[in-house]
Amino acid sequence: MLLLLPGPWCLLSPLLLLLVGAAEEPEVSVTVKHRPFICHRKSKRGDLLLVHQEGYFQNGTKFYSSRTDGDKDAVWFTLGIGQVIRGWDRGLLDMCAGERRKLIIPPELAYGKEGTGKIPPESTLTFLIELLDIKNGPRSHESFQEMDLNDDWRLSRREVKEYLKKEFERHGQPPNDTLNDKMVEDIFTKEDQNKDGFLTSREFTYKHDEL
Ligand SMILES: *[C@@H]1O[C@H](CO)[C@@H](O)[C@H](O)[C@H]1NC(C)=O
Ligand SMILES: *[C@@H]1O[C@H](CO)[C@@H](O)[C@H](O)[C@H]1NC(C)=O
Ligand SMILES: [Ca+2]
Ligand SMILES: [Ca+2]
Repeated sequence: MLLLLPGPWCLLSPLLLLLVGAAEEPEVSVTVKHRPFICHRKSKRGDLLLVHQEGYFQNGTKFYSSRTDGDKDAVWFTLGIGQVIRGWDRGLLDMCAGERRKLIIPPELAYGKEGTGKIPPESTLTFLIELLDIKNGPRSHESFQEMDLNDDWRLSRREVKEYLKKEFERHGQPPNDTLNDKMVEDIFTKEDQNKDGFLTSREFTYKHDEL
């Protein structure tokens, strides 16, 4: 494969090529099993995804199914922030609601050398994933715009508090001014990096780290 690298690479010494090759990351194999005819939006980093999943070992034994195990419900998670294994964060991008994919994930992007629970060390895992729904994540640009009431591209404490109040209402929780104030302070303590009393979109949305 190294031999197939195009032009400029030939100028590099074989040793350098070797290093480039060694630095190559393991990848997720993604197979789209079903793509719906209509696709309004595709999943991206920071989105909330609702999925059903089945997980298999390399020998074909199923180790988990969200349809039959646990509370049998599909689960919500945020894509691209390390809330799930890296193989999922990478393999579930650009996916439509209603789409089904098969992911084959090397141990480096799953549970690695250690394994976890009933996953033995160094396991390559196969997942069948059905994406049921996509929503804006709490840290999405869409949420930022929704929160930025005066459209000045930054969030004040008041704007964040307004948003929390609305979120409490939306989830049928009793209003609690003290709690909201505390949450606002927590958010600003963590996220207002330059301490100017405002959150910019850059401070607020997920950082674009390499996954
Ligand atoms: C398949 O692999 C898993 C994990 O290594 C192991 O626990 C299970 O017993 C294996 N099943 C069969 C039928 O070999
Ligand atoms: C509001 O939140 C504060 C802080 O979490 C809590 O101590 C208090 O009991 C809450 N008040 C109500 C009315 O729920
Ligand atoms: Ca604003
Ligand atoms: Ca700031």
